[in-house]
Amino acid sequence: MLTIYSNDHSLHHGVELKDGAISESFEKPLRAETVLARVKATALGDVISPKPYAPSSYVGAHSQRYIDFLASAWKEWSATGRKSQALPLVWPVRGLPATELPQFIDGKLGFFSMDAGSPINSGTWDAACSSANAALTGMDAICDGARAAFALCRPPGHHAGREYMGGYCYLNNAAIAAQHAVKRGASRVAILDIDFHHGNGTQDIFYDRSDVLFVSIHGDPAVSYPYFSGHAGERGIGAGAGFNLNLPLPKATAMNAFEAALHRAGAAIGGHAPDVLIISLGVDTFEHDPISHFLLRTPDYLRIGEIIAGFNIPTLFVMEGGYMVDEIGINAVNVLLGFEGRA
Ligand code: OKP
Ligand code: ZN
Repeated sequence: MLTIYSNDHSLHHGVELKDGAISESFEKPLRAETVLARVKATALGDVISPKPYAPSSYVGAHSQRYIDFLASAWKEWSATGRKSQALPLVWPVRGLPATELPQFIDGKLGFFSMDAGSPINSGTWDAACSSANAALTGMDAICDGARAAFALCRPPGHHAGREYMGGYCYLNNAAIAAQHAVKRGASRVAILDIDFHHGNGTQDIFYDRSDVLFVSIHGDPAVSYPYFSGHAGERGIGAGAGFNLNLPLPKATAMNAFEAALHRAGAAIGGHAPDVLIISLGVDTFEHDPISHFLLRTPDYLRIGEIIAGFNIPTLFVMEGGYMVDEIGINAVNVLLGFEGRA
């Protein structure tokens, strides 16, 4: 399986508000480096760099004004003389309407974010573009006939909505790839999100569309981030009604229940008959993940890959979360090895 990877991810290295204090983000460069090392150690296949794409390739999944914001946010923030990373501090929640786009960077940061989980520094935009371009390059390989490809994306993408960043995410790599597949002629696309956290951004982007089915298996938002999205009753709207499927699972979910959900997801995906499947591949479902509470074990990831291969659809894997850095490489690549019948 082809892997697409760029060192440019390391231009982004964020901070995180954890337990009320600023600390190093769990979402750090070593994550992607560990996965790359495992790709090489297992001889998964060739590793190539992303091709360049214009930021206009991200429009469709995102709005033009959101892309413009991301591209200039660091410049506008640093122009105020501040040296630390840019973080939002005020949001247009209920009763504070987001009708007028603020002109000052502090207002824009709140307007275009869902939380304070996506800090912006000098390299964030370039890193986010390299991540999205990896997904686009992978989708081009699939559209050109590959059975599978692995976009080793960092930063992740699935919390980023049409007009907002959040949860370590800036550009929604999986959604950008799905939109690209449609542009290249796919009639139907399915996105299956197996990261521990609900892919609220991907849901947001395709919620009113019937061409892109979104299915997500995740920790119940009643007790898990992102809290405000991911309930089973969210089934899509308008033309998209019935084309969004959330499968929330309780704390301490282990492989038996996860596998049952995966089969339900497979049935829904089979009914959609997509030309292309995109897997938002997070391995923060791991039993030792520091920010999640599922109980999947290392061999379970091989089985997950086998099950996905059984769907029998050309598949682009897009890296999302996973914060137990010691084992993120083994677990993520196990899904790919399982898919390739190397379990
Ligand atoms: C990104 B991805 C938990 C704080 C949650 C944000 C988590 C973002 C996860 N103490 N912070 O889905 O892996
Ligand atoms: Zn996650």
